[in-house]
This record gives sequence, C-alpha cells and structure tokens, in this order.
Amino acid sequence: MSAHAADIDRVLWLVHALMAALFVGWGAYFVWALVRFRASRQRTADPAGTQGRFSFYVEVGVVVAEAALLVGIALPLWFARTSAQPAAEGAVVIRVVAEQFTWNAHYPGADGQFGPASLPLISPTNPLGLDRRDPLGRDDITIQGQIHVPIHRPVVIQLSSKDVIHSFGIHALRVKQDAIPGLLTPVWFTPTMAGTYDIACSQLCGMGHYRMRGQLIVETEETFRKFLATEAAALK
Ligand SMILES: [Cu+2]
Repeated sequence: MSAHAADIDRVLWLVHALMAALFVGWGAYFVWALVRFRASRQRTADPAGTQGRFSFYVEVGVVVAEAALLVGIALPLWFARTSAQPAAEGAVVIRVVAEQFTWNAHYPGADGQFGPASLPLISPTNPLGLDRRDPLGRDDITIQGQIHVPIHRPVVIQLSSKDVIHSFGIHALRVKQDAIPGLLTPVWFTPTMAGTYDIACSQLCGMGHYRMRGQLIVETEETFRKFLATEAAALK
C-alpha cells in the first residue's frame, strides 16, 4: 500500500522469527532443567556445575549478538528511514493537526505556502485558527476528518497537535508517528494503491479516543487536482 511497507513487514517478520526461536529455545531448556534436576533424582543442590567459565562466555555472546542486531540492523534501518525526507518539490506537503477527537488537514493552496495561524482565531468554523486575511492564508484549504493524497507521489505530512499527544496511524500504509503539541514532526510515505484507508489515533488521548478516526483517500493525480480545485472554488 506504500513504498516502504514491505521493508517494515520484513523487519516485523525478522523480529517475530527471532522471538519464536528464543521462546522455543528457552522453553525447551526450562523443561529440560525441570526433568534433569527433579527432586527424586537429585535431592540437594550441587553448585559444582556452575563454577566453570561457560555461563560467563554465553552471557558475553548474548551481549555481542544483541549489540550486533542493534548497531548492524536496527540503527542503520532507523537512520535510513528518518533521514530520507523527500524534497518538497515533487512531493505533496500537508499539515495535519490532531485534536480531541479528529484530524485537521491543511493544504497550502495555489501559492504553495501555508498561511499563519494563531490561537485567538480558533473557532468552530476555523479549527486551525488560520488567518484568512493574510495573503498566504487566503487560498489555504482546510478539511476535517479526511486527507486526500495523490497516488505514487511522496507525501510529507507536518504533524502537530492542538491539545494532547495523539498518534497518527495509518496501519494499511505502515505509517505511525506521534503528534505532539508545540512540535512540528514530519512523517512521509508514498502511497502505491488507490483507495480509502483508516487513520486511527494510536495514543490513548481521552474519552473519545476510540472514535478518533479519519480517512486517508488515495486517488489519481487528476482526481486529487479536482478535489483541490473544488475546495479552492468553495473559498470564493
Ligand atoms: Cu487521539
């Protein structure tokens, strides 16, 4: 559903395979220890077997293996994912502001620049406090509960929150990022399949958390342009 989804799935698979191996291995060892050291076979504890260096080497081996997983696989993947923000040209840049209990999408409009927003301007009809008198804000498009994006183009979302910590989760696209008040956090993805996907808040954020849903609508470039044109026309 998104360009990076297969990589995330591969890592999830690896983590599960490793956990399964550990679970089976430790479970087997546990059963073996129960049988081997049962009371009828050996009444009193005998520390002789624990005095060698074997367990020390095993522990060093475990530390080295885990460090290798972290430094060799996890960190490079994380840096590759978080440092590769697509250039603004060619990408669709959208501000998404979370609030209890909905998602606000803010498109920069024809000028490609976001208008300023301020707290005193926030009202039921202007949930983002967008300054419509400012030349940059006049053509901006805001929409609640839905985010429209074109297919096969990188989407960069500047994520923030109006009230508490929320989390922007689109499970079908393997996207998840916390939305934190006072911070602008970028998150990006390239949708590869048209359709409507659930946006689910993935941090417990209050009584209405369960209904904090939104829709991500992935559509053709043409339909996306039509959507922007219709919204722009409605502003006049
Ligand atoms: Cu939430």
